Amino acid sequence: MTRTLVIIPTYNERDSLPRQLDAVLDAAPEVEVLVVDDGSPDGTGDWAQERAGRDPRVHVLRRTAKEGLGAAYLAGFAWGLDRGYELLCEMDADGSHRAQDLPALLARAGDADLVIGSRWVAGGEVVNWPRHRRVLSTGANTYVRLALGIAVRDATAGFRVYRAAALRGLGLSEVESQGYCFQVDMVWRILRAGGTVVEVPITFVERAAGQSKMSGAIIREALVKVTLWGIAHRVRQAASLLRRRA
Ligand SMILES: Nc1nc2c(ncn2[C@@H]2O[C@H](COP(=O)(O)OP(=O)(O)OP(=O)(O)O)[C@@H](O)[C@H]2O)c(=O)[nH]1
Ligand SMILES: [Mg+2]
Repeated sequence: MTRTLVIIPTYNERDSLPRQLDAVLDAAPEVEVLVVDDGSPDGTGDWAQERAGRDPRVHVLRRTAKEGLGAAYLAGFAWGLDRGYELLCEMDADGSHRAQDLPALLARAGDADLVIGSRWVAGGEVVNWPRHRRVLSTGANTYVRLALGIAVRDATAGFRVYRAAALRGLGLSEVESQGYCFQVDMVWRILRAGGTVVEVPITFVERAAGQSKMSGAIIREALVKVTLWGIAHRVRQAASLLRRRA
């Protein structure tokens, strides 16, 4: 059996995490879960720790300050890689990523270094999103595809399965991106390292409880960084073309 760790970062998800955790362990009984909590004031970390105490499939990594999604995942990856898990998954606590879609993602893990649960491929869906969120997500993904010259339809998606072996070679200690930019950064690193990505359609459901942590700063970070990566990529391409001609 493939040792699989589902990493769930949390910040104030006391209302959502219990249901999500049960759903994940029901849908994929073979996985283990790591909750990475950034000192949630609402007690999410205490709840997770108590749960971990009575369920060997549940682990908790408690961090002291809210440092963003990217830092939480990097800490979770390091934890999982240290312990020899072969597949490392990313999943939100808020119910947007349906546990029932997890087996389909895991089933494709043999085909690629990164499996993305995608909203924007045929069969993918978004439920209960207002028009401005759809426009933002599709617009951002179109921009990413054009700026970086990649074919991935949902590079900002946060429902994923990574092969541990692929993560080991990526220089994770250098990743500084937060928010949605972290997800794009990881796709870009996998592709530039010669890794493979497949997308599996999912149904993404807007959170029913708790608060979104999405902000203008998160959008700006992604826009600026993706633009800079795109420019650096074109400059590298041009330089190598010139070298070949010389
Ligand atoms: N540990 C940790 N988890 C975080 C942090 N920010 C967000 N999360 C968690 O990461 C998951 C996804 O969060 P976001 O990408 O901000 O998504 P969201 O807040 O649901 O916003 P939407 O895009 O509106 O769904 C949720 O489980 C959050 O609790 C953070 O700074 N630290
Ligand atoms: Mg969410």
